[in-house]
Formats: sequence, structure tokens, C-alpha cells
Amino acid sequence: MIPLITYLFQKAVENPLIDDDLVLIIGEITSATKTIAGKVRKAALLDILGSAEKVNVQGEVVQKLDELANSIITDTLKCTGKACMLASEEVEDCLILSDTGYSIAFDPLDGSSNIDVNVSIGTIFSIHKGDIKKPGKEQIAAGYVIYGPSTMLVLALPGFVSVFILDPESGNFILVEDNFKMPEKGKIYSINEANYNKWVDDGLRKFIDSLKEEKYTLRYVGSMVADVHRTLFKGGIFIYPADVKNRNGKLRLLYEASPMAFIIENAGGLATTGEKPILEVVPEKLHQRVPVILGSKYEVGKCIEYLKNG
Ligand code: AHM
Ligand code: MG
Repeated sequence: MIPLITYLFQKAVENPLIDDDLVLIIGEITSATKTIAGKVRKAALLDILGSAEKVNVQGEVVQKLDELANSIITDTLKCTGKACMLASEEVEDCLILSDTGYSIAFDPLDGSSNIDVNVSIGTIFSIHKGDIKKPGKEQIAAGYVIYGPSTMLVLALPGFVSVFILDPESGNFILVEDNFKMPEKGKIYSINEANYNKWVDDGLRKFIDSLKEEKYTLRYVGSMVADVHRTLFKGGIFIYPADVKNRNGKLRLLYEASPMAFIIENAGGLATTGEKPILEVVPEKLHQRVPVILGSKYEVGKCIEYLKNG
């Protein structure tokens, strides 16, 4: 039974990138997610379901729980004294706290449309040293917490991915998988297929048609955390492509695409925009969007071939 913080200090012995400040930041983010998990579980009783009757910088309806999760994480990270910049899906501008330290980009509660119907949602985070607007390959750590039947943390540090389950009795995230590797091939694809006629790439339509011929099955929750989590454990492919309405897809680079790409690639999978690896994309804007294609090497490789051939 190895708790998260003990595990991080063990890893720090052989990895100089894992310094005390980073352990503190990861410890505090994950501790904020325990508070969020408690609120998510009791949301209907606390009267915190439903919309906050505002739209965020992305033009999306903000849920009460989005706002609450955002302030829980922001307040927790401010208190560490080690965070220099915070960027949240729910806030238009980057919050500058100091000149040096770690910058953290986060989606406090991803999958908002699923909150009211008790379907898995999650928190995603990405950690850089210094400036926040750096390509994903320079992340020091990235992770997500999924609020499902159990609360799980999937954490990637350069070179490895580890998985933890929140033990409700001790309140600790306990290690369940060290150096996790995802399947090289799967049987599931995950995409909002209702947009089939709106996708900009014919190659993508042909790729999805080919998966059907090969008897793949479709699973789509509509919570990125849940769809990526299943893809990571079962293999296959998750796609949020460009469409005629959203020319860069829907998902945001800094706190959705980039951390998930870092996790998937450190677990042995691939993540691409269709044109280049997601981890190579240099951010231009805080809330910029990118097409996302990620998952097992086999399916992502095939998808790239189809996109090239149109
Ligand atoms: P959110 O961050 O506002 O919750 O939006 C992102 C979510 C992702 O979790 C999910 O992959 C996607 O939106 C689903 O979009 P769609 O309903 O268009 O399929
Ligand atoms: Mg989101």
C-alpha cells in the first residue's frame, strides 16, 4: 500500500526533475481533487447541480460545480507559494503569482454536460517549469483524476505513468500500477459520430468506415477524461477532430489535449493533431484548440495514414 507522496519521494531519488516543490504541487492538486470528489458525490444534496447561469470565455455554459472546482484548485495552488502561473478553462486570463516556480494549466471539471446525470467526469492538469505557453513535450508532469465508481488518479512524469486509487478510508491515493503501459492495439473507437458529415477530412470518414468493417465497437461518453481513461486501459482510439463548425476541433491544447497526450505517449501510445504530434504544438493562445487523435500505436498510425491519403 504505497501512498502517492511516498511514491513520489521514492521516484525523486533517481529522478532529479522530481524536486520537493513539484511533490508539493502534485500533492496539493491531488488533495484539491479529494475535496472536489466529495462535492461531486454529494452535489444533489448540497444543491450545487445545474448551471451557474453564466458562460465562460469559450462561450460554454458554466455549471455551479465548474466554478466550485475552479476555486478549490486555484485557492489550494495559491497557498503552496510555489506556483508562478495558473491557467484554468474557466478563467479568461492567466493568473500570475510570481516570476519563478511551476505553472499549472487545468480543466477543473471536464465533461460538464455529464455532471447532472451522474456520469463520470474528471479534473485534468498539466505542469511546466516557468512559462505556461510551452509545447507539451516540455511538461514536467501531467495527470487527471476521474470521478467514477472509484476516484482514480493517472499521473505521468517524464518516462513513466502511474495509477492510484483514492482509498476513502485513509484518504490517500494508493499506487495500483507502476510504469503502466497501454495496449498497442485495441477494439474500440471513440468519437462523436453524429458529426460524421461535418468532419473536414474525407480520410477520417474512410478511417472510421474501415474500423466498422474490421468489427471495432464504438464507445463515447462525451467526457474526455472517461473516454481517454477507457482508451488508455483497453486500447483503441479517441478522436475529437476538426469539423466545419470547429475548424480546430473542440478540445483545448493547454489543459486538455497536451496533458492527455503526455500521459498517452508516456504509456506507449501516440497523440497527434493529424498533422503533427500534439506534444510538438507551440501554444499561441491560452485557450487555443487543437484536433485530437490519441490512443494505441496501431490505430493512431492507421488514422494518420488515412488522413494523408485523403
Ligand atoms: P468541457 O470541458 O466544457 O466539459 O468540454 C469538453 C468536453 C470533453 O470532455 C468531451 O470530450 C467533449 O467535450 C465532448 O464534446 P461533444 O459533446 O461535442 O461530443
Ligand atoms: Mg474540458
